[in-house]
Amino acid sequence: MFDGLRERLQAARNRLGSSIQAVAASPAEGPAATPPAPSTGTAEPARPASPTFVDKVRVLVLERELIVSEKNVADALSELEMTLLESDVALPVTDAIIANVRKCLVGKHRKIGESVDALVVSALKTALLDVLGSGFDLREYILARPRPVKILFTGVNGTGKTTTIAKIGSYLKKQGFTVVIGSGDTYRAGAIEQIAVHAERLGIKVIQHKEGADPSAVLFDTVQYAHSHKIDVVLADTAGRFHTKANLMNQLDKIKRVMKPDLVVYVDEAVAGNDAVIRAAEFDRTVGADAIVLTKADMDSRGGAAISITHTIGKPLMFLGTGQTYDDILPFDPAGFVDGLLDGGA
Ligand SMILES: Nc1nc2c(ncn2[C@@H]2O[C@H](COP(=O)(O)OP(=O)(O)OP(=O)(O)O)[C@@H](O)[C@H]2O)c(=O)[nH]1
Ligand SMILES: [Mg+2]
Repeated sequence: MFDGLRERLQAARNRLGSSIQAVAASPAEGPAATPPAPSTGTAEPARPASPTFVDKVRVLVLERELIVSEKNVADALSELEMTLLESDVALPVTDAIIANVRKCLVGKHRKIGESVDALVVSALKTALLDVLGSGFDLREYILARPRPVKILFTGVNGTGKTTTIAKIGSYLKKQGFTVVIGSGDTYRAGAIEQIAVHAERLGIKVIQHKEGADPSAVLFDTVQYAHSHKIDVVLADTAGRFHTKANLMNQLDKIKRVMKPDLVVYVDEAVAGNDAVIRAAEFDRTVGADAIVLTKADMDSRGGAAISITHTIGKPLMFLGTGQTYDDILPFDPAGFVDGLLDGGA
């Protein structure tokens, strides 16, 4: 998951570290810090794994006080900018990250003995966490609300809404909640059977009508069922749709009026990159979105959508879908996510 982004960020981290170290080592400005001795390669053939360039950058410490200037890190910041854009991070989000890293590094008085790498990692973490927001704890949310908590899932075709509902149903059951699923995709052939198969495997009740029925009626019945059976959570499936299809968006509006969801979740694929971010913004503008799920993160190397979506539409990322089994869902934890990207961090 996000391997390309991780590699690129590691390279940017090392580049920033080297730039800062170069200032400390510059003869015009003072004595050089002493990096570890370079590997002598063939001179020591018996030695296992000699330190790589990366290792060397990461053990550097400042041996004199310095203030990092804009000029010192300008090239490294340009490279970081390219790195983020190549990873499909949206331009305004890239700008925000660069500005934050710059603010963390430039003009601050750095002490003797400070680890250059820790300095850089801390700046990158601060900047990434700032755009990622605080995530969304579904369990806490449900616990804090009157039952049933009604969750409506929306999004474009084939992004993983139905699979996500099954995964979240399974996740919530394991947390001790009772769940009912509303089979609100009455449009696509096979959709009613698809969710029914998931529900049966998971031991979750599903409310369904015939193909072609009004989805609002199905979801109304699902909410009624939840009330009468004291079910904790309603998970409402809907047919995939593009925001440009006015009739289908009006149908979503009607569903919202009828079932009055507590939470509208927009589902899209991490692999769609910036397209997912643009579509999420459109859905948010037209029918509203309270939280986001990005599926197929297991197939996404670039990570741009995950980094960009919250900052762009101002809504929290709730889960990442990470595969095709019911357990392949991760509550989104910004701090853990950033640590994972910068593993071996400060
Ligand atoms: N690798 C991977 N595949 C996923 C993930 N989530 C869903 N899928 C797959 O994506 C495909 C589409 O999933 P669905 O759940 O049917 O998507 P949908 O959004 O409900 O589709 P429509 O109802 O047609 O709009 C299926 O083959 C799923 O197994 C994920 O996190 N990782
Ligand atoms: Mg579906």
